[in-house]
Amino acid sequence: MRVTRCLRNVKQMLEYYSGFNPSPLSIKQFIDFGKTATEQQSFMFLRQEVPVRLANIMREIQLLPESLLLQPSCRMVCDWYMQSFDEILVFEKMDPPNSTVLDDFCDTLVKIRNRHSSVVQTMAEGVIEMKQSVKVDTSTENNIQYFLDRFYMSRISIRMLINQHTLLFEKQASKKNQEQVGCIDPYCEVVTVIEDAAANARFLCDRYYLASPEIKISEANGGGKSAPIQLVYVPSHLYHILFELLKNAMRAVVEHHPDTGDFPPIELLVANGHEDLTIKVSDQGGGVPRSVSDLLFQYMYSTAPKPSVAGDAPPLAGYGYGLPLSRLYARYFQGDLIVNSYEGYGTDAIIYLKALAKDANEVLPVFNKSCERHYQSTQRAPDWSSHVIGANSGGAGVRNLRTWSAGAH
Ligand code: P4A
Repeated sequence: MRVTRCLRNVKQMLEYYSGFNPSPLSIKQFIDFGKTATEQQSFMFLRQEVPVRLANIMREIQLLPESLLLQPSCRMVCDWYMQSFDEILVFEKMDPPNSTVLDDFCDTLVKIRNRHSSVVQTMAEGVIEMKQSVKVDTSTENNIQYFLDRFYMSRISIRMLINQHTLLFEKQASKKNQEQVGCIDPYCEVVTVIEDAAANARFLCDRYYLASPEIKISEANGGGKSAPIQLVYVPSHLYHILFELLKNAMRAVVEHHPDTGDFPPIELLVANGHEDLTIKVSDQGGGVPRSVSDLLFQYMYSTAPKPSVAGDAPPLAGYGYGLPLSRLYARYFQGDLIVNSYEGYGTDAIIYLKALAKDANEVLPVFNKSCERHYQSTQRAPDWSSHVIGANSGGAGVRNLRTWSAGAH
């Protein structure tokens, strides 16, 4: 009896909080807030904003096709969200918050962050379970692509809020990085992050292939300045994207030049403009045909069961979500990630970031009628002849997209 009442309560609260739109913040607002806000103010904002963001995406989970929703992994993820939503609502009426409440709030945020640490992997397993149990049609596939982009973006944004609050106010928070405001570096040097990501990608590449290509970096500072290019950004997000792109480039280069130790270098260009900061990663790894590059960002094609081969199997844990997730990290603050491939030559991957912190607004999924309609649209008959994307590459795509090294997240 008690349980039913609780569940109905949660359902009502879900409806209530999903009625609010998430409030996107710009990097500049994160910085200003981080410098001036008190722990109480941050508490007041988060105890509303975290449930709003949770509720918006939880309503959307409910619209997923049953074939995915009923998979054990997917149900587990739903339960984590329910639990976390419930836990954060405890703080709804705690006014004004005394120091015990503030400490409990921090602890709860940390607990939520830990509970959700394997959401990406678990959801990927849910997709595998679904593919093994039913035949997935194109419209289901599209819905899942649409959902996962929004779901993972929501997760990135909630973790950003949690990280900011805990880094700024947690008692045992280390004050080592004086310049950083939470996880934002106001003076993030792009080349430093590139070198860091490159060193780790080369380490993995050397370990697996016993060789790795060199990296060449050049900078073009639009203002004519020769100082290292900096921006206000979350270094861990940029690292994540670059590490992924460099692993891809290295893999392509090494596999395309099997019997030489003499690889063409991977060339990076960092260009700084008034509006955009662009990072181009160019490799001569032979590229992929268009039928494959169309699939690089699709979760459904990247999701293959783990290889069961022992011995010389790649040292991998990831499910090949590297590229779609990296694009979300880029898009999160209104940037983008684009891959241009030239089959027979190589690939350019281009990261666009907002050069100005005030332009870098969070991009957040909103649950509303328009989003609901996305899930209801049924498969439409093609109005172009033989309009079947990647028709001849599905099988090869699955094998090609699997990543060969451990994921960074
Ligand atoms: N050629 N070019 C790329 C890949 C191949 C490539 C590739 C075979 C495909 C899948 C993959 C990793 C590499 C590249 C740079 C990129 C993306 C693809 O950014 O050279 O699995 C993740």
